[in-house]
Amino acid sequence: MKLTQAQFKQDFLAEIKTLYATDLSDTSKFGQFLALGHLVRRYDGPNWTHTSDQYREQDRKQVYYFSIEFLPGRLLKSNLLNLGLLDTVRQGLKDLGLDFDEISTAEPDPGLGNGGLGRLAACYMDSMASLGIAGNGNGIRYRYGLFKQVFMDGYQVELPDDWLRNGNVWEIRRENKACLVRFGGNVWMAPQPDGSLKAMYENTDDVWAVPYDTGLVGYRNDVTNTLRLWSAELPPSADKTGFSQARRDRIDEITQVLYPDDSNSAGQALRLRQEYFFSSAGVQSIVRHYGLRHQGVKALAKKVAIHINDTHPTLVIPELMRLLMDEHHCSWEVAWALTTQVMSYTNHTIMQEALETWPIDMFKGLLPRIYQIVVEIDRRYREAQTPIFGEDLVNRTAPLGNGQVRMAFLAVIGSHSVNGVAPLHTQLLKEDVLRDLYQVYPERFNNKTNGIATRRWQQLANEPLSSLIDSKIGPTWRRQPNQLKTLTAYQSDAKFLKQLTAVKTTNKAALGAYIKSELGITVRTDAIFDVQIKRLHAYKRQLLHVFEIIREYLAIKDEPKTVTPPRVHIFGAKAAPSYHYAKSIIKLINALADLVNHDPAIGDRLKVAFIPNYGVSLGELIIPAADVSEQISTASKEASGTSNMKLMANGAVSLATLDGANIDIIEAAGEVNEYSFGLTAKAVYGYYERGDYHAADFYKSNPELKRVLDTLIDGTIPGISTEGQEIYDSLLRYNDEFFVLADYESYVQQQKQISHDFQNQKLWQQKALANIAASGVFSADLAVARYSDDIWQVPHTKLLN
Ligand code: 26Q
Repeated sequence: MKLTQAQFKQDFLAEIKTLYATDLSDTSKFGQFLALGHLVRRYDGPNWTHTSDQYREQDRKQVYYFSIEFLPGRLLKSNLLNLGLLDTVRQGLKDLGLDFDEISTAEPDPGLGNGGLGRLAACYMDSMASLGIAGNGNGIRYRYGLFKQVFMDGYQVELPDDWLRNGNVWEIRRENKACLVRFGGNVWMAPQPDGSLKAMYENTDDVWAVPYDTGLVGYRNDVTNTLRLWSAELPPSADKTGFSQARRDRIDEITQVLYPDDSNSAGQALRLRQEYFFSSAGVQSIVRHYGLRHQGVKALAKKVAIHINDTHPTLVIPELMRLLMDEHHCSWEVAWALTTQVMSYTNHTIMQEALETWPIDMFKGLLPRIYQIVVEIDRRYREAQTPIFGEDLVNRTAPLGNGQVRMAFLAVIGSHSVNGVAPLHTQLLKEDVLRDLYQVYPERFNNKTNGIATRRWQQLANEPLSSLIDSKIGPTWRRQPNQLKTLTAYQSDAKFLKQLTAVKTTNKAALGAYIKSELGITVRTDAIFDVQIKRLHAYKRQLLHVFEIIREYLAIKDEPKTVTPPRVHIFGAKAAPSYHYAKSIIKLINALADLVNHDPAIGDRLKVAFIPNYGVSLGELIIPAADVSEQISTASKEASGTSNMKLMANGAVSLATLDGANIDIIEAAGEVNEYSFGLTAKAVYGYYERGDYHAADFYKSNPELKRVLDTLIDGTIPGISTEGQEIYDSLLRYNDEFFVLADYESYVQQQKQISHDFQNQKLWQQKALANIAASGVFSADLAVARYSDDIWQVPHTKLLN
């Protein structure tokens, strides 16, 4: 949109007056943020209305992305960037004596997700708006987001994330769009005079689902899509019937807090209630919206695509069946055909313990009508497939089995498309986790490699890099991420490579200032910034990184005269509160940091900074400053990874196992520009099949590794007597489930190579440039375009190759 600086300043000062009845000098940073937020909403208002009007008038097919998590990050700066107002606003504020960055960091960062899956959902919403796709997000408005992490004595302590304390300027509560979600009670099918059956309910626990809508602004295309998050409230009838306090509490708890686990399906009833709550409310609102425009439901699949982000929203399948049959009087056959055409499912994990199942007794009690429908899905699946695939395979793959509702199987059976998130992951789904279902529905399986919103992760997070890129290749890449590849022409442009170093140094200084203020650690900007940012998990192997730090520490102590480039090891990682082992690793990292950072013999040659409370906003600060991207999961365990792509796009080289999308990153940027190491997925599976992995052999045969491991238990690292022993035992007593010891040597080899190569800054920046230039391939725009073409069948803005 068009806005002059003068107009902006006038609007802003007027907004301050209206909101606070005082003048600028008397307002807080948060107050200034709020005023800007109101203003941006006013500027964007016409786009938002116009977008939904257009979709309705053109009767566009809508995509609904169902996800139990969304991690959008702060919205002020991204909305301004996408509206094309960032420069005007920044300059206008400067004239008023204000600093935009200070104001924008006063915005709370909504932590409505755990990690990769929630952030992916947000990146895809951004891309849908930017590609002009009629896309809608559907999720939960958690009163409390993912816990705030602080360290006390090196241990993780979780504090509540009260992100709504001061309200939320971006959302609109739409009470008129609320709907009723039923739990429990009894249900029976009553014959009607016309011969049909009607579902009758008694003694149900009714919950009122109230939507809060947030506008998602497309990149300079006048499109604003909607993210709809549902909040659980007392139904209006509660006032009359007088709900007990206990019943009120049971309603409140549904959307009170995000489950902080990102891999273990705990099987708790509250989680199941959350899942049905937002699935049911979302599907009801879709069917209602569709019904306002169409006679009957027969064209539903032409006008609606519902995407299931992991199994958490799988109940959209029986819920849509319920609505079509019970409310719209469809036959089973018609309802099923429509449902499977509408639904598509993305799997995000091959880890067995993360595959959701629900005890039938719990499921039946909580969702009696949905259970009846699942029973019928199960019965028909068995009836149709047993003659073809035999009883054994069908027993292994049916939605009901072993006393459980198996959500992944239900999702595959009820969708027309199932995708993994990187080629290796999709292959392993076909060969391993979903092998049997792949026999039944081979045509449903496809790969959609993950992508990242380059606007947020390059343009917004790394303005110095973005301007430098503009200066070389112009601004087209901002819309057409594939254009980044034209940067390869500058591989031998010495001046440009120096400028890349300068950009990196600027970003390191900014991160360094944060590290200094938060942790009191001084870091050198000429050091290698070696970064590992992701949830804390045994399979992600933060431990392997720790071993390298111990090795570097011992090497400096042994041979102080040997020159190596200084290093800063940077971690960001939350552990699930109930994940004991992960928390021990956190303590270990902090204890090691204490030792290393305060050892005068080490000085500024080696620093360890574990930055607490990692999330989207800290990612925006850390990623632009990284030289090395640690992507060191045990091969086959990380479905894709997305921090690998963000770091690559900011010129970090990957130190990576051949896992998830690392494989594709290495292929895209070229092997010579990354540092790969370790067992392949095939080798890992080989160990499983033969059962001949003996971690102790590596310990015994490699004296350096032995020495490193022994520091866990010999007092070298103070303060970890229990944790050190526990971790040591996990490796040697319990045989190192994630092959840390097997990969140690090749990992260290590559770390040494990195130290060597970094000293040749020209060579190093060439690698950085190759990574930036190849990163366009992993733009979420391209990923979403593939979903649109292959799965959702909706049009989108064209992207260049
Ligand atoms: C399930 C049941 C009960 C409680 C919690 C959960 C739960 C919650 C979150 C299970 C899994 C998650 C999140 C998983 C996740 O983030 N997976 C990551 O998804 C990314 C996007 O596809 C991939 O890049 C990562 O490789 C994958 O680990």
